[in-house]
Amino acid sequence: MPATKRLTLYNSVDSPYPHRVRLALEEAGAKYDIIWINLLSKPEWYKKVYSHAKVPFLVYGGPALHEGEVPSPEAETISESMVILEFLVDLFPEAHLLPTEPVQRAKARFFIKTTEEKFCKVFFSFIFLGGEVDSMLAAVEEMQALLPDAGFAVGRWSIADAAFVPFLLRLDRSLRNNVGVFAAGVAKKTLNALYEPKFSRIRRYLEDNLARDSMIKTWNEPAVMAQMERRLDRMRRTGVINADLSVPVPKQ
Ligand SMILES: N[C@@H](CCC(=O)N[C@@H](CS)C(=O)NCC(=O)O)C(=O)O
Repeated sequence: MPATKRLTLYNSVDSPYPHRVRLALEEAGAKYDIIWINLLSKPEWYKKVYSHAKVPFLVYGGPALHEGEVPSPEAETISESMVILEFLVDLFPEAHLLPTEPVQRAKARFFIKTTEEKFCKVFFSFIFLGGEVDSMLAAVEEMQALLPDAGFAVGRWSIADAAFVPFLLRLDRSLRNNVGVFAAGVAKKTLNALYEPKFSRIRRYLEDNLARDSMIKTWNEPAVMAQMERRLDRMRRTGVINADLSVPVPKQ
């Protein structure tokens, strides 16, 4: 990896969005610092770093940063996970985080668009709003249909995988651990459906991703599940899911 300026990622334990960025940083062999933000008790100072106060947020250049500090004026700041992933593609060309061949690039971008516009929406609704099993399974099937017969989203690993797998993995583990707004029996039923032969291709795909060093280094299932439990607990008490999404507090 050629020398780049300092990279600092603002990250949170459970969020799939910064997980995307960490996967790509690891795949590129990048050296980077992490500043952890607990989204369930978000520090006031974070708004001064990034006015939207979301993760991920990437600082490029400038001196080392610590909690509570604002990036120096000489640093560049980049937000939005997919924008950051594209930035990393450009910053680390030798890592081939996106194919160079135009058709493959288009396929990767279509895979990402489908993840963003379809899978992620259904995922959040399913996990936090008690969404429909059939819609969730249909979204998994749609993603599976985009996969080639073997390998990753466009053959070789790319940011298309970074964009999707953090969500697919959280879906699988939320079902296994029954962590979500699921009616009785729904987690088991959905998980059983995902283990039917019909979904064998996407299961293999998930396993292939889990075997990569980038995933081994960045995935901490107990920590993610524990934070998701805390988020669900807060939601039951206050109705707040995250900065953008609230539901009425159920009557006791
Ligand atoms: N479109 C953004 C979404 C990022 C996002 O929504 N992050 C959530 C965590 S899942 C967040 O930081 N929310 C702030 C909060 O809950 O206070 C991206 O792709 O980076």
